[in-house]
Amino acid sequence: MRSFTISASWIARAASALVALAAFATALACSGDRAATPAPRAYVPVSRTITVTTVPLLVKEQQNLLPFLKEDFAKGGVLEGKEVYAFSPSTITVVEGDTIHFVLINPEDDVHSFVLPDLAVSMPGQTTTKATYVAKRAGIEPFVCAVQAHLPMMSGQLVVLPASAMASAMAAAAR
Ligand SMILES: [Cu+2]
Repeated sequence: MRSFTISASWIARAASALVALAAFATALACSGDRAATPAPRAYVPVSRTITVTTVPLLVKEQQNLLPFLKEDFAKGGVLEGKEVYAFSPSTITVVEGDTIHFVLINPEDDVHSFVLPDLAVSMPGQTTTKATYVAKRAGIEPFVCAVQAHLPMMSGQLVVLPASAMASAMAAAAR
């Protein structure tokens, strides 16, 4: 039968290994706590250049190309007194506090306008018009062309995300 003795130096090595293991476990626990509570950072508003173009979809000039439009635009037709244009894009998303530099392009010869609750810009035919708008409040703002023949079809919406929601989303993404 073999016998062995535990030397004092072996005990000392085992004890120091245990101390190191405990320190490692503590470090892991602490780093876990830090990841769970990142320092919140406020959203910093930015300037965004957004180009919006008016696009003819179903207009009187197309009647020879699309014969059904003759009936649509005639008296009693579904588009009597109207023409269908769109803003491209028709949904614009920014964040509360952002400054928008709109570049408004009207490529054809009919006059349009770009109207938000506190901004109204005329868009003459075949011109580019610039306008600046600060998205002060979070929410969903409708925008339209104010030419009666283009309503209610020629419209869109400006989605203004809350700055606080954006800050929370950025903090979550950084985790
Ligand atoms: Cu219009």
